[in-house]
Amino acid sequence: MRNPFSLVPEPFEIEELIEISFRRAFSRPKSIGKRRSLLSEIKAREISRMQSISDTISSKLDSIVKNFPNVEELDPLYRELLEVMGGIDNVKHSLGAIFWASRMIKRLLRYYSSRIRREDDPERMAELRSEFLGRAASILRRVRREIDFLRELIPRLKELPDLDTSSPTVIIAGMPNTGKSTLLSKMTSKEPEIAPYPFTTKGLIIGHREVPSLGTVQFVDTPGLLDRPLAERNEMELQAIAALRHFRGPVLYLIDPTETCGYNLTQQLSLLRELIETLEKRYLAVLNKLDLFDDFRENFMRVEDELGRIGVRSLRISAEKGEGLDELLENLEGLLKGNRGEGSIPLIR
Ligand SMILES: Nc1nc2c(ncn2[C@@H]2O[C@H](COP(=O)(O)OP(=O)(O)OP(=O)(O)O)[C@@H](O)[C@H]2O)c(=O)[nH]1
Ligand SMILES: [Mg+2]
Repeated sequence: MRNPFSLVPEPFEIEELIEISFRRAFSRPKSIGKRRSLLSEIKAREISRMQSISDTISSKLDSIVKNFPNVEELDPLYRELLEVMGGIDNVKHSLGAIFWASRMIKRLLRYYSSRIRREDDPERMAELRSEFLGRAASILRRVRREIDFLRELIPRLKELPDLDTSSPTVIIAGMPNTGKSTLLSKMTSKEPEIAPYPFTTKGLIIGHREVPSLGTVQFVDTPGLLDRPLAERNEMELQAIAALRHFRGPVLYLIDPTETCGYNLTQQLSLLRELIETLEKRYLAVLNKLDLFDDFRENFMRVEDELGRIGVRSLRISAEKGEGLDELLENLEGLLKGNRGEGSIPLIR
């Protein structure tokens, strides 16, 4: 599914919009026509300047409102992402404010045009035109907060990937630094994000893989989740939760038994239990960083014991070294086909 926000234009900064519209209006002085009197020509020029300003501003504002998808008709996943990233009420309020500003400026244009038409004094006409400019600018400044809000939000919405909740999907979840993005890049054709510093995932990332028996399988890499109540979760975590709620596929829960991710086993298991209790899914626990097994043998065993107790099947891999990935894929294939098979992962709740 195409990102529904991809066509929404990014709003201009208010002062920039004012400047652009004013510059445009004054950069094309009309030549004085032969058949017109000087007075009627001046009148026409002032009106056309105002018209140009109103058109520039309104078309920019209206195209945001017009191209913003109807919130009520949004796919539930994108709707939840919009709620998490901006708040649907804030978005509606801001779009409403922009629509209001555009309408007010058009109304001002009508008012000042008719006043100028009734004037005979060129100086007075210029005064009225300036008055129009001042009032139009002040209307725009009244919606500065709303425009700034959308200026921050829209580029982030446009960066959301194309998400398809109906095709076979595996969701990769876990605490930060457990190796989710490394695994995504190994399982799919998704190039790893290259950064000179440790890269933490800030939004949903999608990779695809062709699986002969299933066709294209989508892998969703999610931002790291912390072990804390929903109400305390930040925006990035809530994006991960939105993906968990709306994609129907199995959850690949990544665990770092070496604890080098910065979170201990108790925290990583407690988060898994929390997810199991709150989200009805098939869970596969994947113990990563197997290349460090010799130094963390006891931790690997401890997690496996604990997972056995709560009835979640587990596998060992090293995402970085590419170990255990064939077996992982086989298990995922089984889960995606809804084939529980012998000794496979229990369907939780
Ligand atoms: N030794 C070892 N390190 C790994 C392995 N997989 C990932 N790492 C390292 O773990 C660190 C975190 O990896 P990421 O893939 O960015 O982890 P993430 O879970 O996506 O992190 P967030 O996006 O912050 O939630 C990086 O330094 C990786 O190189 C592995 O199999 N073995
Ligand atoms: Mg990541």
